[in-house]
Amino acid sequence: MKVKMILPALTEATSPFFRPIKYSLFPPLGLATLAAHLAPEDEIDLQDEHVEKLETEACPALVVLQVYITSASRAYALADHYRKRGAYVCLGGLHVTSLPQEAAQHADSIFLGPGDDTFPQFLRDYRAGQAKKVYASTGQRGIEHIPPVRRDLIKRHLYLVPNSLVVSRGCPHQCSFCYKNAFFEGGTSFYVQRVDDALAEMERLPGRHLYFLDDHLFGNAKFAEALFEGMRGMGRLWQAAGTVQSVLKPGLLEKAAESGLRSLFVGFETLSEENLRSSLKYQNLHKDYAAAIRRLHANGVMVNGSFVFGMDGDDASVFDRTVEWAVSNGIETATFHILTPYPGTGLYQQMQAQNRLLHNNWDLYDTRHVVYRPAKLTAEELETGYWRAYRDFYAWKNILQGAWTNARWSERMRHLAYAGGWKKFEPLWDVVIRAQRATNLLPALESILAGFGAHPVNKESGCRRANSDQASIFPPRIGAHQEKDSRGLA
Ligand code: B12
Repeated sequence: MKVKMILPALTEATSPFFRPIKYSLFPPLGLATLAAHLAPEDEIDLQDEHVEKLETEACPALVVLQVYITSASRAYALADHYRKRGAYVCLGGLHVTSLPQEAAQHADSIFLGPGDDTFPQFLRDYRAGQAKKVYASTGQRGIEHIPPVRRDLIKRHLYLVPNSLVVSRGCPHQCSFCYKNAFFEGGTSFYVQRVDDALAEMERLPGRHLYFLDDHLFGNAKFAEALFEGMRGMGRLWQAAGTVQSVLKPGLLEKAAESGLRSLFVGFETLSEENLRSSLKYQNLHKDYAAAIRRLHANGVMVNGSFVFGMDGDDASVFDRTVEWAVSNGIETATFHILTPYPGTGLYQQMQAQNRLLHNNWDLYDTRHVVYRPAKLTAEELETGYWRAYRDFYAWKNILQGAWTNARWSERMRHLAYAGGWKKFEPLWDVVIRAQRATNLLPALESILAGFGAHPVNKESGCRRANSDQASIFPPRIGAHQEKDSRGLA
């Protein structure tokens, strides 16, 4: 059987101003995971439109499209194209799960929730000529027995971070803005792979660098501990995402760092307790953010801090305050987002009930546009403040100030290389990416990560200057965390 699998590009990617770097980070892992359920004799063509021109002339029997909110319109256009040509079209992913009726108009079968159980079921039905219109994942799900990801279908040279992997699904927490509750409806919403399988997957990945895309790699402490134990001595350098809470917990972070953790995406999201409560982010209430950063740095782990602007407690002062806090605490990279109510989330329901949604142009639900009426800001103030925060955080003055929170010269240089190199040389990276040489940038990333962790540090107090003065700018026991996106390199 001829099968075409596509990760459609978001609409923005067709603009001449499109900067490819963010979309050349990670390969289409979800589709490569699903491809493993196809038969060895099936002819699979997997394409990621963010990094290559799509071939749409051939007529495959089966077309599998992954739909994100911002790529929904492109995904539907492709689906319509293939259905006209007589192919059987499957649509799945986060946006399909949020809005099944919308997606169903463009598909022969739609898939709600993770596809690890439903896709193999569909394939059996399809081959028997009995495919159903809707497949919904429910019940006691698991990824303990899924086949290895079809890495052979990934064009590694097109990605800066070809070694991305996930060893869990979902997250143990229940934040109101997160896609999670809708996506995992009617069943288990946080589960992990077998440790041995996860380690075997790593063994299949060449080179040193690994990037875990799990929502919360530390979410199951027993699993994480066994995983880090198994990774010791592998010589890996890795990045991942975790919560403030998990960083503060004694023991686990140390084990992660010993096994090669060099940079962690931490969703601080907001410095306001009110925002934390209203977004049900209780697990981060009364957590000392500054202490979490100090612990990460003391273990040689760089911090990619995630921040969300526009929650109901935010006023016009939020942008400068947040940047100042991030810089003065020596955060290496920051990812800013405008609060975005995704359909299917508690936040969306709340905005809808309050009649605060401005439109449903999904292209603009990209965390860079304001799509709702903020409480204490105008939409214009929010967008301007968001862009200003990026500009200010990555101004040389602030990069230098952040770097100089380190006591050691080597670490100052590392901070400069990582933060400055990433943002300031972006146009250069874009040239490399357009020349389809993204993987050539990987050695530079690896040496920066390796260098940072190579220096002995005082694990109790950290090797940095204490930030107690800065910590007092914000009450130390306040924090929040919205794990959103743009992992890794800001
Ligand atoms: C890596 C990543 C990216 C990468 C690349 C994504 C890629 N190459 O696939 C980059 C950096 C480019 C990116 C960009 C963005 N991202 Co992003 N990203 C992620 C992240 C961290 C991991 C995705 C992943 O690989 N998961 C692991 C694989 C195994 O799971 P999966 O892809 O979901 O696939 C499974 C199921 O979804 C399902 N499935 C998927 N498709 C199909 C199709 C069929 C037919 C079937 C049967 C099943 C099925 O089966 C798969 C196996 O279970 C997720 C968070 C997360 N944990 O998922 C956010 C996430 C997907 N991103 C999100 C967002 C908002 C964005 C951006 C809009 C952010 C921005 N400000 O620019 C952009 C736009 C992306 C776009 N193209 O439209 C949101 C999506 C919200 C939504 N409702 O759509 C998420 C969920 C983060 C969040 N918590 O809010 N992202």
